[in-house]
This record gives sequence, structure tokens and C-alpha cells, in this order.
Amino acid sequence: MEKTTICRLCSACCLVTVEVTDGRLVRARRQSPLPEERQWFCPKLSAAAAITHAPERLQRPLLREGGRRAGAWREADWDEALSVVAERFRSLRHRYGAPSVGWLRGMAADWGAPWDYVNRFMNVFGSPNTIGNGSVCHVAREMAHQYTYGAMTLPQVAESRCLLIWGKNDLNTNPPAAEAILEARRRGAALIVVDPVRTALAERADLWLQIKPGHDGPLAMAMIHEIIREGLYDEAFVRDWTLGFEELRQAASTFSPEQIAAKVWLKPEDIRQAARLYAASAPACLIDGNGLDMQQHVFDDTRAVCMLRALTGNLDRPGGDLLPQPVAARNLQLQERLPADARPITEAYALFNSFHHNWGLHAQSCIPDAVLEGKPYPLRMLVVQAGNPAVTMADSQRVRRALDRLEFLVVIDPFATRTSEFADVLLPACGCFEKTQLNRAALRHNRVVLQDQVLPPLGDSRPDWWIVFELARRLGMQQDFPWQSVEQAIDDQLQPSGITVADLRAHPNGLSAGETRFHKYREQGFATPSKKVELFSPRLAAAGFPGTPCEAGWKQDPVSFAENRSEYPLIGISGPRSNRFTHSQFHRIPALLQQETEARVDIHPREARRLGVDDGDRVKILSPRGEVQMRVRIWDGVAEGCLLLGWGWGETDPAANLNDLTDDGRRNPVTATPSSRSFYCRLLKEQPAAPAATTD
Ligand SMILES: Nc1nc2c(c(=O)[nH]1)N[C@H]1C(S)=C(S)[C@@H](COP(=O)(O)OP(=O)(O)OC[C@H]3O[C@@H](n4cnc5c(=O)[nH]c(N)nc54)[C@H](O)[C@@H]3O)O[C@H]1N2
Ligand SMILES: Nc1nc2c(c(=O)[nH]1)N[C@H]1C(S)=C(S)[C@@H](COP(=O)(O)OP(=O)(O)OC[C@H]3O[C@@H](n4cnc5c(=O)[nH]c(N)nc54)[C@H](O)[C@@H]3O)O[C@H]1N2
Ligand code: SF4
Ligand SMILES: [Mo]
Repeated sequence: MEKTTICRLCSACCLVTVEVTDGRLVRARRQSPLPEERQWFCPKLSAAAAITHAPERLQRPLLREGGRRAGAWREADWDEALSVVAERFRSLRHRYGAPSVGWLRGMAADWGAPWDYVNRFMNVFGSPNTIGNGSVCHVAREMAHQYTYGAMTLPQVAESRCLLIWGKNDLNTNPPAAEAILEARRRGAALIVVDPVRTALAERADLWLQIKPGHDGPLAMAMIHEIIREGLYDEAFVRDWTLGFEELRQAASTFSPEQIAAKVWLKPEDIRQAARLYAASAPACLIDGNGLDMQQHVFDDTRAVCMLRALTGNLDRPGGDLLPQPVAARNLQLQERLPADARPITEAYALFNSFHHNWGLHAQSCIPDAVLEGKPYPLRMLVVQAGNPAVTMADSQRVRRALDRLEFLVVIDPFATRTSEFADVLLPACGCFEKTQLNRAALRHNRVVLQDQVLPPLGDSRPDWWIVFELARRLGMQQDFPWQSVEQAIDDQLQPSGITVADLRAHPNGLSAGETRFHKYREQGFATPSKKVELFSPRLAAAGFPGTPCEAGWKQDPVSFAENRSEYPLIGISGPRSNRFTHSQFHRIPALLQQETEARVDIHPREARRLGVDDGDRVKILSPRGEVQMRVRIWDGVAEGCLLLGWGWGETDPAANLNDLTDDGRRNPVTATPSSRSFYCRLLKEQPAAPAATTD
């Protein structure tokens, strides 16, 4: 049997065809409009069978016996496991109040409908503390887009004459997007890449700006400076549709390419050329990515980048950056059921908490604060679903202390993880091909696609939606979870669009919920308070934040531990994602380990010489937070003064847990984002083991 569905082995959400024989996934291939020789390959999908049927998959709920440190698990059936969890929800609420229970979501189970169910569940239970990891993923960036022109844009690569790609590496992270970029190159579109690393994309660029890590805001301001100085902006658009051009011009006045270039490790002429090429090549699109995230200045830096789109008149224009037309859907979250005075533990990040009608809370760093320091009040129980915070959150040692301190921890995951070592209950979630769900990526714009189940759940594992619905019933929420199946819940959510699960199954490649339209702002303005693009944001200024990015001039070094630079002189870069792994996942799948078997640190040849290390050496990398061990690879694709550190290995090799080095002490004041992408560190060559002492 073959069936079309959406792959969720990473967040690219590709449309795939899956072949199933005798209840086993045999093969999966990505759908692509291109002839085979021009398709971009995804190794994770090729390993879909090995991942889905991995011997390590959890097949039964597990309960901890004899206390957390005893390390003994006992298998249980769902009835018993969910009763134990429900009982803890009740007793914590009774003893400390419902907000003492939190729910942390990682990226894996989708940001969409399953996230809505959890919010609904927690809101009805009475806790505002349902928290996603968007402060380090794209949600902080999304807020920057939203505060500038109302929504996160979608690059219109196919019709574009110039692609400016900023901190994104689609060749490794999103094959459909990679194909679109490579096709645009084939038809002659210009390519500018802003990245501290010479990625395969940077290698293909007309112009590669090898920026100093974490310094994207000043670069964007310098490009703005150049575009204004040279009169390359779209005057009519700026006049009619922006607010605060004068403030932006003022703020950019101290960021000329000549003033800024050396501070961001670039040449003034390269900055000028990038600005001119981008501004003069209408239509041009700007693709921003996770290189901007996990930086302390993510919010203002991304706002500055967003402003380039507006100045050049590329917003909502064919070949530019489209403002999405979301599919009409019900908000299932029941926020109104929380008591009016409910205070989330993320209350210090009020604008981030409320910027979007259904993103919910994402300042995940507040969880260890609440558990360890009772700030703003203690969190005592946590459910971790589809995430591995012991490896993926900044300052992992502190995170592990917090996990250990919890009175009760429930983990919902298809695999045992470093995080589940701290769990009291481990619930086996089934994988992406074993369940039906509506993914929010599909609701973001006007095309809806169903992630449709192609296989029965492995063993006794269960879909995330089922686990939440069952838990809700056990806590007496039948009325709020009336659905007998996920299909009913999806139909309910999609009712305003008139699209049903049956329609989607009849059109497995997706259904259009309307025509794509450009220049929508001409009818309704932008979705900001002023209805214009806010180059100056009165909302932010009123809340005490800079109204315009960089208005106070050059900021202090945003790289973590800048104050310790003399002792930790190198900049560690949390490396780009490999196309074989998703964060901490899949490092036990043999087929995916063939090319890369352990964590590497890439070092420029001249830097390696200075440090006295060679290809293949084992080294220690230290920061004020901790240390890791990795193997050296000499590579000139990374700048001198930087160490490019392999990402995601902490699950299988605790000595290579990159987030043991990162800092969670300083955070972006709007979005709670720590600088876990770039941090000062130093390197020590490991001494070969001393020969054993002899006693003759
Ligand atoms: N230093 C540094 N830190 C980072 C990053 C970085 O680049 N550098 N990246 C950041 C980013 S952008 C992100 S998004 C986060 C990711 O952080 P996490 O979300 O914690 O990432 P993963 O390691 O992918 O963990 C996902 C977990 O979900 C499980 N899982 C898979 N499918 C399902 C499912 O269907 N249901 C359930 N219940 N579980 C499932 C997997 O087995 C895995 O244990 O890490 C962030 N942290
Ligand atoms: N194979 C695979 N695919 C994935 C994932 C995965 O783990 N594996 N994760 C998924 C998730 S959750 C996410 S968020 C996306 C992320 O997808 P992308 O946005 O493509 O993220 P990365 O590859 O981490 O980083 C993008 C680029 O930013 C660069 N960069 C690092 N520091 C800086 C900086 O200071 N400035 C600039 N301008 N660039 C910098 C990196 O070198 C890298 O080339 O990928 C998704 N897809
Ligand atoms: S990139 Fe690969 S793993 Fe990620 S969703 Fe697409 S096919 Fe699946
Ligand atoms: Mo992410």
C-alpha cells in the first residue's frame, strides 16, 4: 500500500509518499515537482523505516519504581499510567494550586493542532503554564515580523530575481525550500548569503557575508544606511505605508558600512554591494532563519532585517515576501477558561506572551527559574512532550538540576532520552507516520494538508492527541473534549473553512482555501496598530523598549560571556543542523551515522596551528558554564577565532552536550532568548592518557 502524508521527522513538514507492507513502513519518498536528478535528498526520510521500527522504540507506558534515583522501571497499561498522572495533576492542584503544574512542548510533535489540545487541556485544568520552545526557535523571530508588518512573511522564491538568505541553511534543513532556491539559481536569480559559516549554500552564492556571529543587527542597519544614503529605497511605499522612516534613518546614521564593517568582520565594500544588489534587483525576497534565533538581540536584529523588505518595497509583492493568508480555523485553546488573575511563570515577558492569538507561551527559560528559584513562584510538576530539554535547552546542567528538583515529571516520547532519566512516568508516543493530525504549518497559509496515519501505532504507543484526550477525560473534562476521534476534532477546528478530514483525504496533496493574493495591504492596511509598516513601534516604545532597532547605537557584544573574553577568547558557534539528524534525535540510527559518528569541532587551519591541534585530535572546549569533548576537524569554512561545534550529540554522548557550554543567564528582554547560538569559550588539547604506573 502507498499513501500520501506529511513527514514530521523534522519541522520541514514535507509531503511524502509512504509504502507500507504487512503493517511495516518499507520506504518513503518525498514528493517533488522536479525531475529526479534535480531533487534534493533527505537522508532522514531514507532512514524512515529504521527510525519508525527502531528497536529502542518505547512500546509500553513505564512507571518509576522505588524513587527516581533507583532507576527501576515497571511496565504498566495505559489505564494505570494515565490514572497515576491524573492523580498527580489533582493532588498538585489541591496542595499548591493548578499553576504549580507546567507543560513543556518541544518541536517534534508539531506546533499545530496537538499544541492547541494541550493548551485547551491546561487552560481548563487551571494552569497558564503551557510553554513551547519558541524563544530559541522561530517564535521570537516571528514576533519581530509581526511587530513590523503584522505577520511572518513567506519568501516567493520562484519569481524572485534576488535571494538574500540570512542565517538559514535550507540545503540541510528544508529540501523543498532548497529545491526552490537551487531552481532560482538555475534561472539566474542572484544569491546573497549572510552566514558565519561557508555552508553549501554560501559556496553557491554571488556574495557571501561571513559575519561575526551574533552581529546581524549592525549589519542590517548598515545595509539600511546604504540603501537610504544611495536613495535605493522605494519612495512611494515608504511614504504611503511606513511609520517612522525618519527615526530609522536617524538610528541607521551611525551604522555606515565604513563604521561598522570591521566590527562585524566584513569589508565595507561587501556590505555596500550586498545592499545595492538586494535593493536594485526587484523583486527580491529575503529568507531569514535560525541563525538569527538564539541570539540575545534576536528581536531587534530581526526587526532590522524585516525593515529591509519594507524599504525595498518587496512586501506582499510577487517575487518578494508574501504576507500569509491563514486558513480560517477555530481557536480551540479556551484561554477564556483561565481565571482572570492567572499569572504565568513567564509573566516578565508580557508582550511575548500575548503577541499572537494562539502561539501561547514560549519563554521556556522561565521553567528552571520557577523550579529552582521559585521565580515568580514554584513550579513543582512538569509534563515534557516531544522535547529533550536536558540536551536542547541552554545551560543544560542547570536544566538537569531543575528536572531533578521537580516533585513529579512526566515525559511523552517515542524514545527514552536524557530527559526521561528524570521522569517518574514515561508515556510512549507513536511516531509521525502512525497518527493523523492537522499541522499548523498547513494552516499558516491558504493550503491545508493532512498528516494522515499510514501505519498502526507500534506496540502500545499512542498518538499525542489520544494521550491528551484520555488524560482530559480522567480529569473530568469530557464536556470540553467531546471528540471521539481526532477526525472529529479536526473537523471541528476547520469548520470555519468548510474543509473536512474527508475532503483532505480525498485530496491528499492538499486543498486550497482560497487564491493567493498580493498587495493585500492596499485594501486593508498592515495588521499593526497603525496599519502601516512600523519602522518605529509606538507599542514597543510605550512598553519601555527601543521603538526602532539600534536607536541607542552600537550595543555591547551580544555573544555570551563577553565579560570573560580574556579567559575565553574564541567564539563557539552552535553548528548548523546536519541533514541526518533532528536536534538530539536519530543519533542511534546506524544508517544515519555512517558519515558522521561523533561530535566534531571545526577549526580554521591557522587557528588550529595557533592552538597546536591537528585533525582528529580529541579536545576539550570550556566555557564559564562547563565543558565538552569533541574531535577536531580542520576546515577553512569557519573564520579564525571561531569554533564550530557539532549540534545535538548530547543524547548519545553526554560528554559532547553542547548546551553544557551555553548561558541562560542573560536573555532578550522581550522574548527571553538566551545567546545559545554564539558564546565565548576556550579550547584545551586533551592530554593522552598517562601510561599506567608500574611498581617493580
Ligand atoms: N545550543 C543550541 N541549542 C538549541 C539549538 C541549537 O541549534 N543550538 N536549537 C534549538 C531549536 S531551534 C529547537 S526547535 C530546540 C529543539 O529542542 P527539542 O524539541 O527538545 O528537540 P529534539 O531533540 O528534536 O527533541 C524532540 C523529542 O521529541 C521526540 N518525538 C519525536 N516525535 C514525537 C512525537 O510525535 N510525539 C512526541 N510526544 N515526541 C516525539 C523525540 O524522540 C525527541 O526526544 O533546540 C534548541 N536548542
Ligand atoms: N536536518 C534537520 N532539519 C531541521 C532541523 C534539524 O534539527 N535537522 N531542525 C528544524 C528546526 S526546529 C529548525 S528551527 C530549522 C532551522 O533551520 P535553519 O534556519 O536553516 O537553521 P540552522 O541550520 O541551525 O542555521 C542556519 C544557519 O545560520 C548560521 N548561523 C549561525 N550563527 C549565525 C549568526 O550569528 N548569524 C547568521 N546570520 N547566521 C548564523 C548557521 O551557520 C547556519 O548555516 O530546521 C528545521 N529542520
Ligand atoms: S526534511 Fe526530511 S525529515 Fe524533514 S520533514 Fe522533510 S522528508 Fe521529513
Ligand atoms: Mo527550531
